[in-house]
Amino acid sequence: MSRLRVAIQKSGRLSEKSLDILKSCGLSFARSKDKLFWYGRDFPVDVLLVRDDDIPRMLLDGVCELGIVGENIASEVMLERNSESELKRLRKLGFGHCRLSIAVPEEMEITAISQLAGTRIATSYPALTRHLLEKQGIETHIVELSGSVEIAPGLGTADAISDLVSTGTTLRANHLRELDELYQSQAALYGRVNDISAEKKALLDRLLSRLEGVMQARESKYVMLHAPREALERITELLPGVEHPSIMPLEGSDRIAIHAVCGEAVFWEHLEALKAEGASAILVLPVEKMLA
Ligand code: PRT
Ligand code: ZN
Repeated sequence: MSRLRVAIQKSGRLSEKSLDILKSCGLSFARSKDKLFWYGRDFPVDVLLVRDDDIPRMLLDGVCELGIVGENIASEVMLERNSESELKRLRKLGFGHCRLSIAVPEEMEITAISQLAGTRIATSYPALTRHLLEKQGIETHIVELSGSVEIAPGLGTADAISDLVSTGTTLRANHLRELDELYQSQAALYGRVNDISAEKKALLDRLLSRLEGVMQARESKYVMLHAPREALERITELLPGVEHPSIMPLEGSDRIAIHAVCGEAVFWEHLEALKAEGASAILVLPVEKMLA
């Protein structure tokens, strides 16, 4: 019987959430002693635990069919290998958000990245950085570094850097200023989909359908509230991502109960706006599973 292999990061920023999302799809694993290969028990999908940088290459080399990795790394490898058609992004996973940004020393008096033409830019993402800068018509000298990119300007080995940023603390600690964002990234499921057997393809489709359900459930909230009957239309417009709510009469009252699955994030601002339209007893509940 066919099995699929999915590679995830062994230890790092994406590890826990990658495993968590597979478990949410109903997968469970017998963990082997060396902990690099986990056998899928209830569903024929096994896990390989590796360094994140190795995941796109393992996919391209046919070691596994699926991998969870940051878009930053997948794009870098695809550009480097010129293999965009072989690796497919199947689903963004909503975690591991960061951006690839150009940063310069605080005291450098420039306002636009076009002013960096001809300078040296240190980065661990040479192909992606070069590609994104060239798209804007900016030619630079890329200095490839495998780590500690943020100290390059201080050491005099580069004029600016192109590095991943999430909070910006690392840049500030190194007296760097974020000049411009080149690329937004999050973790995603990638697959080698061209040359897999029909049996594997059927397995993949089943897994993807479950994943879609998990992602939709994560992105959705179940909202219940009471409202004046005459406010129904305005209330429906205020519920993010809702078109057809369920309406129930409330015995002996001119108010109604409204229940709806919101397909988008529900913020405090939404609740305050609902309250201003006369809604009360507003409850927002997580959705555990969903199958469209
Ligand atoms: O050992 P292995 O190679 O598997 O792990 P790694 O050390 O290469 O990767 P890891 O775990 O650090 O990151 C894995 C992925 O997480 C990256 O490829 C990105 O897709 C994503 N990610 C999200 C980040 C960040 N946020 C992030 N902040 N990757 C790196 N950083 C760096 C950033 O460059 C800075 O140096 O973390 C530092 C802190 O960032 P600030 O802005 O919060 O200070
Ligand atoms: Zn890495």
